[in-house]
Amino acid sequence: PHPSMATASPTLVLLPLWSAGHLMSLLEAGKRLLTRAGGKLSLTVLVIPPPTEHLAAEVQGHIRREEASGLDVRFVHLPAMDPPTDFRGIEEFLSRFVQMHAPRVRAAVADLPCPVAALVLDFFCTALIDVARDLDVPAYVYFTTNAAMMALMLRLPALHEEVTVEFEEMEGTVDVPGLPPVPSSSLPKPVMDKKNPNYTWFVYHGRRFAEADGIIVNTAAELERSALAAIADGRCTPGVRPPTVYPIGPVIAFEPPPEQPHECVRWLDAQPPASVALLCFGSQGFFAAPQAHEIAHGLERSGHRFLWVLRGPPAPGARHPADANLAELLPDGFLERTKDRGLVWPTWAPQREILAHAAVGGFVTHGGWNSTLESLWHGVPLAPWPLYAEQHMNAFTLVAAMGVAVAMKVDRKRDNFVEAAELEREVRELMGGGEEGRKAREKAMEMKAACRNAVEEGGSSDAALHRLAEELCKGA
Ligand code: UPG
Repeated sequence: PHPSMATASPTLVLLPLWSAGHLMSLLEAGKRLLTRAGGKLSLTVLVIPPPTEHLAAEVQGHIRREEASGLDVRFVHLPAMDPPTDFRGIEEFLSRFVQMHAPRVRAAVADLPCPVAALVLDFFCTALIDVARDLDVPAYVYFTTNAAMMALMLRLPALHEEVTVEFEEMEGTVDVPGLPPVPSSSLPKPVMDKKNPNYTWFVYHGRRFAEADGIIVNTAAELERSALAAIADGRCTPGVRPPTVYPIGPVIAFEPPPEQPHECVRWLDAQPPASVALLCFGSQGFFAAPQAHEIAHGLERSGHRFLWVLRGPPAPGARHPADANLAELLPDGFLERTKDRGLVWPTWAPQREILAHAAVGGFVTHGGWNSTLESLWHGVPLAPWPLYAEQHMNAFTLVAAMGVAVAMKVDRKRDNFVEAAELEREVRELMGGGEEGRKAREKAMEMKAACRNAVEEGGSSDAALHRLAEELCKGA
């Protein structure tokens, strides 16, 4: 052991993945724990070198900001390794890339100059539970998405045995304790093809989540009572001791507003309250011209005001969406015809700031969980348009279990295509009109209050954070 080990405060070792939706969330959760532990813990972030230059630049930016913040956070960069090249999907890639790093993670943790309170692992890092066991350190999982998805993941190993055909081909619905019956067409993408290694990795992670010393989840008890209860009382993991769950959300990394308001925000300043539909599709969402045309026609015919964050297909060889070339993506004359009531923003937008603006009245979203929580934090109802990852499951949860969203017809067999008429109907429903929209708006306002109460001192999420901080300090 290092000579200073006896005196230095125990450290919590975070293992995040790199995308905004994962890294920022885990870092923010870590900082909240640090504050709750009242100086008894420090934070160490182990950085697995990102596999692309684009991600590396993004991660560097986040790290620089954190290092300048003056908090007790130390970043440890692991040596670079060649990523796998023969993979069939992102989930397999991530899981294998992390697993390859296990010996280096072990060495880096063993080398730390202070006691280690626990490892906190991202969703895709469960292979590193073995490292924690080996070093005799507790292992926690940080779940960047919701309890509904966690219930499904914990139940997946058993479902795998029970359902012998592809989920797509099974009759009826899937039973996930704590949720309304789940149509098989709402299952997350990696679960839809059992022959794909992505599926095998999902079953693997599902099994390993149950082995963790605790699962920290970015949700609040009030948002997902029934799913959380089903996990806690063991209905999702029959025959296995259920993991302890800490719902500490909404964990949202708010940044101070910039000195100069962003152009999107200035545009919103000129719109009436709750009049604008925001369309924004996460870190990976993009559209090619045929789909962008449908959206444009739908928005035009809806007659509503809109702020549309539109990104285009990745450049050849790149993996992230490119800034949109509006002349190529939009129908002729669209911008001119809608200039009095619409703004199309062709690159990354300050989504958190936008959702905080009183002019925003509804959110057409890919349904990533961070975006969802940011929306509910401001009481903005949703229209989920799932595109990738677990988003079909999120869309189902938001509509059927939480009631904060209006349902949208997405053609999963055509790469999640949405017709102009459907988008038009959807925007009208979300922004005014029908009963479904009215209910979603009411429920979203209820959830706004619930979210804010949950993280206040003494609220459910604050209490869970407190329990977790105590647990971590006790073990260290
Ligand atoms: N964001 C912006 N500006 C943009 C686009 C996105 O600020 O123009 C922000 C947004 O505010 C949010 C984050 O980027 O904070 C996006 O996070 P999220 O909504 O969770 O989407 P993804 O980036 O797609 O996140 C991945 C998965 C998603 C999952 C989430 C958490 O794709 O399905 O729920 O991780 O596990």
